[in-house]
Parts: sequence; C-alpha cells; structure tokens
Amino acid sequence: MTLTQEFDTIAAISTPLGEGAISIVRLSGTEAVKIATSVFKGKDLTQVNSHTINYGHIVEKETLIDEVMVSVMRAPKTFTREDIVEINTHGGIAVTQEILQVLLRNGARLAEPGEFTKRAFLNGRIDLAQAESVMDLIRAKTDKAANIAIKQLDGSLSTLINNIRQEILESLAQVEVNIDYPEYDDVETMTSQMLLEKTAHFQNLLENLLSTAKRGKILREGLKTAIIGRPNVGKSSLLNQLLREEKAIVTDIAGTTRDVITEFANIGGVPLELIDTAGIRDTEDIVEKIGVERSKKALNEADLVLLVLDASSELTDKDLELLELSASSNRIVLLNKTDLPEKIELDKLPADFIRISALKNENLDAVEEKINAIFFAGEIEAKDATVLSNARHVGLVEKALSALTEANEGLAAGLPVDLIQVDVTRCWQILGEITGDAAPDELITQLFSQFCLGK
Ligand SMILES: Nc1nc2c(ncn2[C@@H]2O[C@H](COP(=O)(O)OP(=O)(O)OP(=O)(O)O)[C@@H](O)[C@H]2O)c(=O)[nH]1
Ligand SMILES: [Mg+2]
Repeated sequence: MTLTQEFDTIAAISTPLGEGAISIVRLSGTEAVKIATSVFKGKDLTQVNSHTINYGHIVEKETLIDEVMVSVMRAPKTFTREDIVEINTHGGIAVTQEILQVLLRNGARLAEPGEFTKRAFLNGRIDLAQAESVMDLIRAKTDKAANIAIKQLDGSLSTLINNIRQEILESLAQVEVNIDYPEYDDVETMTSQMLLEKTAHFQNLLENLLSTAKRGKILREGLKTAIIGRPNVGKSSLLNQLLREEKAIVTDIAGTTRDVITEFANIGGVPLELIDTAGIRDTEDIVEKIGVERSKKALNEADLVLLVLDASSELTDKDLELLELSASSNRIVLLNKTDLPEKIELDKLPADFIRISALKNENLDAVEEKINAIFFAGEIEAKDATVLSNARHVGLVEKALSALTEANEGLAAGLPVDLIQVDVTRCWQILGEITGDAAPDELITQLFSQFCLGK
C-alpha cells in the first residue's frame, strides 16, 4: 500500500459554471479544513465529525459572501485520500467564482484539470485504468457506455490485466529457475517448449480482450452511421424519425439537404452518430456537387450504412450504383415510402431489406433491432464481460500482443531463450502501462490534463 503523499491544498469549482440551484467548490489537501475554517462563520470546522455537512456563511473581512452548506471529509476515506472540504453554494457564476477566489486568497492553489483524480491515483486509491474510467463515465453518452465505465472504475479491467501480468511474471521466473538449476540436459529445449505454450496462452487471453474492444468503442464513441440515397427518397425524414425530433429540413424538392448533418441518437442503448447526407445524383449545381462528394466520403468512412430506396418508384441507375458502392460495408437496405403503392423491382435487391415508412413512422423498430443484431449479435445485454473500451488501452494491448508474436516467432526460429525473455518482459511492461504500474510521468500528466476542471 502506498503511503499518502504530501501535496499542497488545491481548490476548484467542481460543478458546471452557470445558473443553477447549487454549485460546489472543492478543496483537497492537508490545509483544506484550516482554509475553509478561516472563511467560514458557523461551527468550528476543525472540531466537527468527519463526513458531516454543516450550515453557515462564507465571509471575508466581515463581508458576507454566501449562505452555504459545508461538507468536511477527513482523510483517508475520501476521493483523494486527503482531507476534502466541499462548499455547497447558491448556484450562480459570480458567487461561486467569488468563493473560489476567497479560498485562493487564503492559501489554496487553483487545481489543474483532473488534479483531484490525479491525487486519488498518486495516493494509491485508484489505478490509471480506474482514473480513466472516471473520465469515461463523465463523457458517457448512453447508460450502456456509463455501465462499462462504472465497471472499469470498480477495477474489473485492472484485475484482469494484473492477473495476466502476474502469470507472465511467474513464467519468466520459471525460465530463470530452469536456467539456473538445470535438472535435465536438454534444458534449453524444455524451456522453449514451456515458453511456447505460455505465450500461446497469453496471446489467447489478449486476443479475447481485444475482441471486446470494437463493441466498447461503439458504446463509448457511437457508431458512425451514414444515411445514403438518391435525392428525395426520405433520408432526412428517416433521420428525424430516429432522432424523434425535426432536426433536418424535409421538403418534396429533390436536393433539399445540401450538406452533411450529424446528430447523436440512442438506439436501444447503441449510440449512433447519425449522418444525414445530400442525395447522391449528378448535378451541375456547385453547392450540391460538394454535398454529393461529402456524401460519398461519409459512405466510405461509416461503420454502418443505411441505404434508403424509394419503394414507390422503379430503381434508377443511381440506386443500382449505390447498392454496388455500399455492398462491402455493413449495410441495411431500407425500402421507404411503403405507405404508397410499391413499384420497386424486388428481384434486383439483396434479400435482407426492410420495408419502412419514414412519413408514417412505420416499422422503424425493425431497423433498430437490425442495428443491434448486426453489431452485438445478441450480446448487448451481456453486462458481466470485461470490455476494453479505451483507445489507449486498445493500443497497448495490441502492442503487447505484437511483443508476444515476436517471442513466438523467435521460439519457432530457435533463438536462445534469453532473447525470447526480452520480448515477454516487454509484453509485461506494456500491460503495466494500462494500470499505471509502469507508466511514464509525462503520460500520466497528459492523461489527467484531459479531465475537466474540478474533477
Ligand atoms: N409517402 C411518403 N413520403 C415520404 C416518406 N418519407 C419521406 N417522404 C416524403 O418525401 C419527400 C422527401 O423527403 P426528404 O426526407 O426530404 O428526402 P431526402 O432523401 O432527405 O431528400 P434530399 O435531402 O433532397 O436528398 C418529402 O416530401 C417527404 O415528406 C414516406 O415514408 N412516405
Ligand atoms: Mg434530405
């Protein structure tokens, strides 16, 4: 267990600045209670029980600043493992700022972004992966993304990584033992054989973890979903229905949407970054032309393509071209306007289309189910799996895997065991960067600077 390190006392506004019922100004550090007491009129805060909330006023040189409730939490049972004081003020930009200024004038230092969480990390309360999950939790856009973050905060990823690292360490120790106390003549071959089995096992573990990453990324960042089709087929109508809001302009004029519109929607727990595009056609209009180019770009970059066709008219060359262009993407073909008599040639379409009416809001739940099915194959409710969701973690696991691959190749090529050890040790070290056991200082500083102020 790490001993709590001594730091100066920091202060920051921990709630978003704006007009609200309550704002919170937070202090953390050895002087937190002393500084708060020096500007507080009410009970003597140095004498109150830990984890109590106390009524009083913030005053400076007899000037009354606000009526407040002050929470006093003594180390070590706090977020930072230091003494923490939280001042609940009447929300409002001026008052909250003034209270912060008073604390700064009385000995506190303005906290850097993420510094409270950084202290929790440095004081050993949480590891790096857990600290990052605090940020992920704040940024989560759906309840499922929040779920992953809260599990990671709980330490499930850290435990998994620590277990793998421990196993790697034990294998490395075993190698040492074999080399130092050779019981057999063919110790080199024996040890190679053992390492080969072990590295294969570790590879397997890391590959399993990586396979959860795609789902994790989607849950965190949203699935880039492009709505594509020729003009007037009902793309913007579909966007509006999925958003349950009139975001995009809908008219019966072909070429209404001129530029790409991006909106965020929550479809059965899957966050979608929905991209409504300009209808794709050959046009001389310069603005529309650029729009069409952007639509094609969106089609290429999307994780998922919703190709909209007008079921009430026959297929055009553009429709066929788009069917072909999107064939290699994750794609859902939607026959829209099915409230009108159907004229589209079904025999020219792929088999798994969905009939909808964006105008009448018909059968859109089938689209939502299909989206879920494509990306989660029914797994979306699997709450217990540890999911790799953070881009930094994914990158590190990939690096660790490639170190293992090198070890394997070396073994296959009959390289001496001590060279293989180097690769396996590297894998162990890289994994340590996930939990922060082996993370360089600059990395830690950079990570915490991405936090919001006051967290
Ligand atoms: N009958 C019927 N009309 C629809 C349906 N969906 C959309 N429309 C109509 O079709 C017209 C075009 O709809 P939009 O949503 O603007 O089509 P778009 O694909 O975004 O068109 P562009 O932005 O020009 O590419 C509007 O008059 C809509 O009301 C539908 O399901 N049934
Ligand atoms: Mg449109």
